[in-house]
Amino acid sequence: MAIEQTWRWYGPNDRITLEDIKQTGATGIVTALHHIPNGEVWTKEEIIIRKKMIEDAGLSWSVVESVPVHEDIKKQTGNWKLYIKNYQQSIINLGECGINTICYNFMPVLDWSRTDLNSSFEDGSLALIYEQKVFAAFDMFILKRKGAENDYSQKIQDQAKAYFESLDSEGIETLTNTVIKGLPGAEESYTLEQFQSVLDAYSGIDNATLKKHLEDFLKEIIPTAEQAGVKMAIHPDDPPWGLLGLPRVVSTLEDAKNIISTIDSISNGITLCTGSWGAGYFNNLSVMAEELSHRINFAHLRNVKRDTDYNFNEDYLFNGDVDIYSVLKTIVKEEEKRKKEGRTDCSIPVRPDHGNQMLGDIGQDNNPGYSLYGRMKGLAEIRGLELGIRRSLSE
Ligand code: DNO
Repeated sequence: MAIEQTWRWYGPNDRITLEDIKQTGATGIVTALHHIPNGEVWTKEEIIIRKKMIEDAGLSWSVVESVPVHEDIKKQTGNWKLYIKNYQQSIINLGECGINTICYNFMPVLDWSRTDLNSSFEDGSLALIYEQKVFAAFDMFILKRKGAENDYSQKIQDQAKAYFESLDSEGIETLTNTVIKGLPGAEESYTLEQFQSVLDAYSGIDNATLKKHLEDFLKEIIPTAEQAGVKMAIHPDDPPWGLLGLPRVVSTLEDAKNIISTIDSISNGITLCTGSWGAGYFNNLSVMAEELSHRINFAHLRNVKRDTDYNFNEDYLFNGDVDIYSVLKTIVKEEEKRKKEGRTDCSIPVRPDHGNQMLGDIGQDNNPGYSLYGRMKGLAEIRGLELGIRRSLSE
């Protein structure tokens, strides 16, 4: 019995090959068919081609991350009913191909967000960070969103102004691209004008409405997933608070509890992403892992240092504000519990989430957050920690 050590792979265009991944010690691949446009059905043919590629390298396709949820489903506009049907069909097709865990998120417009993808870390590596004043500078002075200032404290507004004034045109462009071009995993990328109109389309949708839309979506897809033998795993908001006036409904323990109680089923689970939820000073990941353990279908382990002004930087696994030891211990115990219950799906897939760019990563064409050495270090630490936890539990 052990966690399933997995690795996110961006498909054949990823500079980190399946052969490389084998040497990290991961056995499971986490990937998606990024070439299929958002909203369309993932056909069995396409799934099988990708699956075979992975298996030919001696690995298995453990988790899909992600089958993206079309914006129309989140807004309940346009073809949303058709997109839900297509989503159900993709779930069925994946299940029939033996791929049983699907990660997805319900974040409007932006998937994850950072303000600097190459921030110098104290040891010479490069980390991903989010600074509220920088984000506010984009929001108030580049995007010039109406009423943006109301979302920031006076202190952050003042810092944002000073920061914006310090930027040259190149700095403005870099920041704009960082925020709106979409980080890997995000399916959309916009120009500034398109971006504003996409935000406007959410003007009538507050948290309560988005929550209702998520519940409607769950009521449609979870029964399908159950029948297909597939476990869904909703990913937290990253960061876990509203951005740019957009609603967000997967940010806290209460949000997660609402989701899993909408339909009580092992198919209606979560991705325990310690870094995403951990970026919020109000989230205690040790408590969240405990309370949600029975519905953890997938886990992303990474750490962050955060403060109460909504700033955070990604950090090494044992350095930040999340107690990774207690989280992993909860996961290990949950696996043991599932085993005792006679479940055959007791091994929970876990992957190192982002890693700093370091050593031979520097200067390479890296998917932000997904370079080689930082993640390999993370996986090695997870592996060692798991061994220690299991030994100490059995002594
Ligand atoms: C970033 C990721 C996200 C995540 C998706 C899941 O590294 O955590 O892109 O994969 O939001 O749907």
